[in-house]
Amino acid sequence: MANETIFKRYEGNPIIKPEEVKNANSVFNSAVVKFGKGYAGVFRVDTTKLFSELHAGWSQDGINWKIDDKQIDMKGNTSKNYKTASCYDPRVTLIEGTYYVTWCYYPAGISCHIGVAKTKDFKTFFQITEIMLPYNRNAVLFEGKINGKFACLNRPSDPFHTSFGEVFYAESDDLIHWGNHKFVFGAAGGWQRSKVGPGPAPIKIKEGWLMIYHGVRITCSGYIYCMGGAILNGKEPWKVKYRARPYLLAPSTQYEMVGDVPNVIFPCAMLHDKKTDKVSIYYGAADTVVGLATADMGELVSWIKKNSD
Ligand code: BMA
Repeated sequence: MANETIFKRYEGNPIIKPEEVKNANSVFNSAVVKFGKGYAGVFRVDTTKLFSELHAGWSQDGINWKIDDKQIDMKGNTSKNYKTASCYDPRVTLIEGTYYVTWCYYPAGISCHIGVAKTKDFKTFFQITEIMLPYNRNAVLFEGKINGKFACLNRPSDPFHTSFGEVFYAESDDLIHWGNHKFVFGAAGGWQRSKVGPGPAPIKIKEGWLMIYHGVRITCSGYIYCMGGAILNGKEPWKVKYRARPYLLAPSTQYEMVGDVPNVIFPCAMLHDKKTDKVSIYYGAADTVVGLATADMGELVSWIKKNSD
């Protein structure tokens, strides 16, 4: 594959297709985690009515998935119209034995912002609150706490398909009250010249936090979404230690270039297998299917360092 740098695409891609879920138009930007002896996840399912929903799913090997045909029945402090709101682009993070889901949604009108829910079993989900003022379109929690606090990366937005986008950091004692907002980084030329946004939950490594994100360039025929990598400071994650200038993956296969929205690679989940040191990225491709790409952690980290300014 012409543009493969460190990540190699799984040869059986796409691993999830819409025909695997009843009444699905597309299944893409989705988050998976290790769960018990296998894996579980929260999937973005756009239905044939073109409503975006969150569905739970399970797998034994991380490749073959069984996704619930029904939308997650969210309990708790949900906006009363959770069920009819567009809910999309989930991320899942394990913190102290509980899985937290963050996602973007429109509980009222055009005010997209972020919901946060918790689950222990991927059967019962409890929404804690809505975090970040509208408009905000992407948020992901860090694994564990940082300096004793919950922390997230997020991307302030506008109601539409924003032509701008920068990554911010925020922290909270209780997931409800957020503050200490810090700018992390913005667009940076080339493939990420128009906007950037956080991807999967960052992973703690010796050098700090490994962060995978999406970067966008606007062309005369539309937006092109690529995947990039950076390493953030461990205790002060708003400080960028390394940020690779080349992309990690750019749309170049049929399933990344052709779909509801062409030319999109949108990473939402990252797994690290400590035994093999393999990093797996699950990404939405062309807003239609889910792709998988893997790399060796050591090679990935040295590549980011070597290709950083
Ligand atoms: C973003 C979000 C994503 C989508 C991407 C490309 O603004 O809506 O869900 O994958 O655009 O269409």
